[in-house]
Amino acid sequence: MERTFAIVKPDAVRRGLTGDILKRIEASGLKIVALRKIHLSRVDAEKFYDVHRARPFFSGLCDYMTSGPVVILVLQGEGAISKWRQLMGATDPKNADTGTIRKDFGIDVEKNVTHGSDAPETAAQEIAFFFPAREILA
Ligand code: IDP
Ligand code: MG
Repeated sequence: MERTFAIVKPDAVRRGLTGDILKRIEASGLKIVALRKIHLSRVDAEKFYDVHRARPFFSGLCDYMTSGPVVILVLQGEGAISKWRQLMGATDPKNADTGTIRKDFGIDVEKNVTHGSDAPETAAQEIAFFFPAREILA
């Protein structure tokens, strides 16, 4: 059993897509083991995306991620990390496969609806950043 960290990003929450996205998660067989709605602070957005600090899109990305509430989740299942990344599709919705969340709902390479951890180490880090163990109910 693997766990991954997911975010329904501000553009998706604002457009009322949370339910559609949660439905796709559960339909895939992944289990939602933690969930909370929060408004990211600038400091937390910058920490969360620290790996991208030197990229030209970093400041705009942090503006976007703090522009409204997000829904944060921990997903659990076999191969949860790659399974969730497959459900999301490629970073740029233009390049995402048909039927993926980013293809169906994405606005552009920045406003791409969802986040998903990319590896076991980042998944563990990202989960611990937002959720104390007592809030993860498997
Ligand atoms: P990922 O979310 O598919 O893992 P990353 O490369 O880790 O993609 O980038 C993190 C986030 O930064 C993306 O989901 C997207 O919101 C934003 N982003 C990535 N590349 C660009 C870009 O070229 N321009 C603007 N925003 C970008
Ligand atoms: Mg990434």
